[in-house]
Amino acid sequence: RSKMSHGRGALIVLEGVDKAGKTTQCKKLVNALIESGRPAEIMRFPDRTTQIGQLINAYLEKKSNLEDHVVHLLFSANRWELEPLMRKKLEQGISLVVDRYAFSGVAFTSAKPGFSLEWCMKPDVGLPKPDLVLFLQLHPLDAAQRGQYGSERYESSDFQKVVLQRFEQLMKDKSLNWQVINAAKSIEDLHAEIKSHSETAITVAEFQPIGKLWK
Ligand code: ADP
Ligand code: 2DT
Repeated sequence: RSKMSHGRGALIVLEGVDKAGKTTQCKKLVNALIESGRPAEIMRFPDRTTQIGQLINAYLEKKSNLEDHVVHLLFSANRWELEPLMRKKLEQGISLVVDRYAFSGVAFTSAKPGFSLEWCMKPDVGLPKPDLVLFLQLHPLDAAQRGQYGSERYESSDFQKVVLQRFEQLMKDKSLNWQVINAAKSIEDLHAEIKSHSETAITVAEFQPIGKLWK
C-alpha cells in the first residue's frame, strides 16, 4: 500500500477490575484485527520486562515495599518509557490494543487513603490519548465467581470495590471515548461487541492526529 492510502493506527485500551476478561479479550481482538487485514499489536501495562517494570513486578509480588507515591510514579514512568515506541507504531499504521493504561494507574492509587484523583492523573497528562477505552464492567460478585484472588498486591475484593468506584469517576470524563461493556456475557459475545467498537474507532482515528491524554 502507498503511504497516502492509510493513516495512523488507533490506540485501543481495555480497562476493568481484575478478572473482568481484559487479557482474554485483548488477545482475541488483536487476532481478529490482523485476520481482517488491520495491522495490530498487543501491549500491557505494567510492562514488567523493563528495568522500571521489574521494580513494579517485585512490588506487586510483595517481594519489595515501595512508598505509595513512588510506586504510582513508577507505573507512570513505565508508560512514558514506552511512549516513543507507541507513537512510532501508531504512526506506522499499527493499532495498539492495550491491557490497562493510565486509568488503572489512577483508579488503583486513588483507592488508597489520602490520594486524590487529580494528583494521581498529573504524571500521565500528555500521554497518547486512547481513541477508545473499553471498560469491562463486572459486578464484584461475578468477579468472585471466576475464581479466588491470587496473592499479589491489590488482589482483594474490598480494595477492588473502591477501585471500581474510582473507575466510575474517571468514566464521567466525556472528552474520552468510553464504551462500557457488560463483561458478564460470554467470551464470544463480548468479543463481537469489542471488535465492532474497535473497527469503528480505527476508521475514525485513521486521519486524525494522536491526541494528548487529559490535556
Ligand atoms: P483480566 O485480564 O481482566 O484479569 P482474564 O482475561 O485473565 O481477566 O480472565 C479472568 C478469568 O475469567 C480467566 O480464568 C478467564 O478464563 C475467565 N473469563 C474471561 N472472560 C470470561 C467470560 N466472558 N465469562 C466467564 N469467564 C471468563
Ligand atoms: P495485571 O498485570 O494482572 O494487570 O496487574 N496497576 C496497574 C496499578 O496500580 N497502576 C497502574 O498504572 C497499572 C497499569 C493493577 C497489575 C496490577 O497493577 C495495578 C493490577
